Amino acid sequence: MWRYCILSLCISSVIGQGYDGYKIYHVIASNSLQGKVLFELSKQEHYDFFILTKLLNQTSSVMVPPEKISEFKQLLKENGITHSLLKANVGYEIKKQFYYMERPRSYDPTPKLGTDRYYSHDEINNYIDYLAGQYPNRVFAKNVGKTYENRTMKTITITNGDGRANKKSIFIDGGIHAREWISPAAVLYVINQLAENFTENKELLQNYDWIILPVVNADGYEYTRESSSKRLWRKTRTPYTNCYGADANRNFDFHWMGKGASSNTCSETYAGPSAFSEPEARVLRDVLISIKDQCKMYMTIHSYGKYLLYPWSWTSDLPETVDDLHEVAMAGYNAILNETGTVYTVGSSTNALYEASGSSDDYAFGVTNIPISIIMELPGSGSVGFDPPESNIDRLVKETWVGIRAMGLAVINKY
Ligand code: 0X9
Ligand code: ZN
Repeated sequence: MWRYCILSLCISSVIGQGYDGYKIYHVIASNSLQGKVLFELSKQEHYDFFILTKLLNQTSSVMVPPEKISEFKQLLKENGITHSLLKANVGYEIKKQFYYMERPRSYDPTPKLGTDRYYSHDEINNYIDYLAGQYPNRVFAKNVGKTYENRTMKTITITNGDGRANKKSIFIDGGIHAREWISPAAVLYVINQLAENFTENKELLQNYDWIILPVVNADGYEYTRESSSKRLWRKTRTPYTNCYGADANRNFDFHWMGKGASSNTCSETYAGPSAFSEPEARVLRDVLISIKDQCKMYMTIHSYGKYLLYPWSWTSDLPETVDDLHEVAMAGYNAILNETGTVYTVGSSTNALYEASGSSDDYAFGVTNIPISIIMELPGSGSVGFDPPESNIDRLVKETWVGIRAMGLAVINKY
C-alpha cells in the first residue's frame, strides 16, 4: 500500500486485503450457557473480541473474518444468541480512517507534543528526552530495556525537584496492546500535565514521584502505524510457529495460562510459550520489581469500553482489600462523571468483563504487592472503537486526565 503526500493532502492506494470483508457484530448473552459459548469462541483464533463481558444482557463486540461468517451466524442461531451487524466491511472503514490521518509535516526539533494527532514511538521517546533536558532538576528519562525488535523502552520519572530520594510513587503504563492508540496518547497527556503544567499539579508531586512508561508494546504499536491492513494488530511481534506475537497482557507469571488465556499461537490472547517469554513484559516486570516498595498505585491504560477495573483478572473472587481498590476507582469514576458526564463501569476485572490470567494488573497487585492496581479502559470511538479520530484525542485525553488525577489524589491521601 503506498501513500503520496503534498502538504497535508495524502492520496493512498487501496491495495491490500487487510480486513476486507471482515464484519463486526454486537452479541448479547442472556443466560450463562450463551455466555460460555461466547467465552469459548473468544479463545479461537478467528474471533477477535473487542469487548467481551460475562455480564448477562450486556453487549459484547466481535470481529469475524469473511470465511467464518456463516459458521458464526449458525452458532449464534443454534444457541439463540441475540446479535446485530455493526460494521459490514471493516477494511473499508479502516482504510478511510488511515487516508485522513494526519502525518508530521516536517521534523520538529522541539518536540512539544500536542493532542492533535497520534505520535510515533520515536517521537514519544524524543519528547521524554526533551522534557528531561528542559527540566533537568525534576524530570528524568531512563532506558529500561529493549523490545523484541530492539526498540528502546524508556520511562520518564517526574518529581517536584526537591531531591528527596525514595519518595512514594505512582506508576502508569500505556500501549500494552498495539491497536489501542488512545492509550499512549492519554499517557502522553499525563506526562505533559505533570511536567509542563507543574504549578497547577504541585500537590500531585509533593510527596509522590510519577513514573511512566508510555508504550510497552512499541513493536506492535509501530506495526499498526505502517498500514491500514495492520491497524488492528494487538500482540507483540515475536515470531512463533504459524503466527506472530503473544498477548503481552497474558504473559505475566501470575496464574499464567489460566482462564482467559490461549495456547494457540494465532489467538489474540496467546499467552506466549512460557511466562515472560516477551521482552516487553520482562521489562515491565523489572521496572515494577525495582519500585515495588515505594509504589502505591499501578495504573495500566487500555481501550476500549469505559471501564475502571481492579483485581482480580484471573478469578471472580475478590481480593481482601477490595474496598480500598473500589474507593480509588470510584474517585476516578466520580471525577469523570462530574467533569463530562461520561459514565464508566467500576468493578473487578473478571466480574465486569471476563477472566484474563497472566495480566500485568494482577502481577503488580499479587506479586509486587502494589496496593492499588487499576486497569482503565478508555472510551471507544471511530469506525471500530480502537480508532478515535484525531479530532477526538484532545477531548478524550483531557477527560482521562481528570480521572487519573483524581485517582492519584485519592492514593496520595490514603497512603
Ligand atoms: O483483555 C485484556 O487484556 C484487557 N482488555 S482489552 O480490551 N484492552 O484487551 C484487560 C481486560 C481486563 N481484565 C479482565 N478482563 N480480567
Ligand atoms: Zn488492551
